[in-house]
Amino acid sequence: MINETVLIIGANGQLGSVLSEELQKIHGKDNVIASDIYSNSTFDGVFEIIDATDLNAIENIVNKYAVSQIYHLAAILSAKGEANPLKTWDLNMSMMLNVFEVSRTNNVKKVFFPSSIAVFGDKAPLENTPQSAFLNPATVYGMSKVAGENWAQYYFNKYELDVRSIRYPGIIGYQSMPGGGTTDYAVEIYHSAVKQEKYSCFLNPETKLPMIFMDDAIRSTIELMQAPKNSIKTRTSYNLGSMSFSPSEIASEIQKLYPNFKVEYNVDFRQEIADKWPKSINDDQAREDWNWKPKYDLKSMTVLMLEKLEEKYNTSTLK
Ligand code: AKB
Repeated sequence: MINETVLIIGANGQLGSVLSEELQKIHGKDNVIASDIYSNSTFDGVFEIIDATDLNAIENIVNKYAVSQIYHLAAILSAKGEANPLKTWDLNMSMMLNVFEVSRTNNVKKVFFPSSIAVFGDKAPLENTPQSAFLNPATVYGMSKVAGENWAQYYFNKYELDVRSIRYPGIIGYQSMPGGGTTDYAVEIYHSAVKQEKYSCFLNPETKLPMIFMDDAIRSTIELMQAPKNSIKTRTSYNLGSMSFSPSEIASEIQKLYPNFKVEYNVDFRQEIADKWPKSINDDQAREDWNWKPKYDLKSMTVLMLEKLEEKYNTSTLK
């Protein structure tokens, strides 16, 4: 077991809820402090309510538990963010800067800050998008991630704060639901299939986007955080590739196991966001620097998603 005390901000979210449990296995239950703005009665471990827009609230918890690592996962995502651009900017920026500043002034040794494929816009190549492509995001969420990446690099260069970051593709897992993103359809579609409902997809059938299975997303995060400091050459954020597919491709994969499953297409404003994002990602840098290698593809992920969701619904909702 590694002797660290870890704070997760945004532990109730899609990634945070799964990552908190994985970090408990690595650091021990008492050394993982899960936190969010709302309480969580189902979390089995130490939980604190933190409003991350309040610097003192973060600092109190960091000092209370002598926190040595922070995973800052709280943010308003791409689709939801467009409903209130100024609030999104304000929240995403203030939470991120509070985390960096508290870490700098309270001896926190490592910080994880998630970035996203949303940093790319129409000036980046759509296929095999390189690490160093021009960044002109079209959403406020993407703008806040580009700014966050630059602040991460600034805190590393100026204060030697060891901030590490990944540009996540859409994350797909059976354990938790996403909220407010453009890639959310790829989780919802599996739930509809298992519940034997027709799925109404908000992106058009040919919209190819980069995605990753939750197990790979968690493993990438932990591997990056455990990598030797001198191997981390990119201090903005690492491109992370895994799989790429469109709604029609995921639907066909599901139909191999659920032949009666149907999808209808009711495209909305999220299409415009997706059209500016990469279709596939070049992650050579992550592979070189900290040996990143994905394990799951669309086929193996689909088998597992359907199996696990069947278990979930058979023992609760459907019965
Ligand atoms: C979103 O769709 O906003 C997120 C992301 C790709 O960052 N899932």
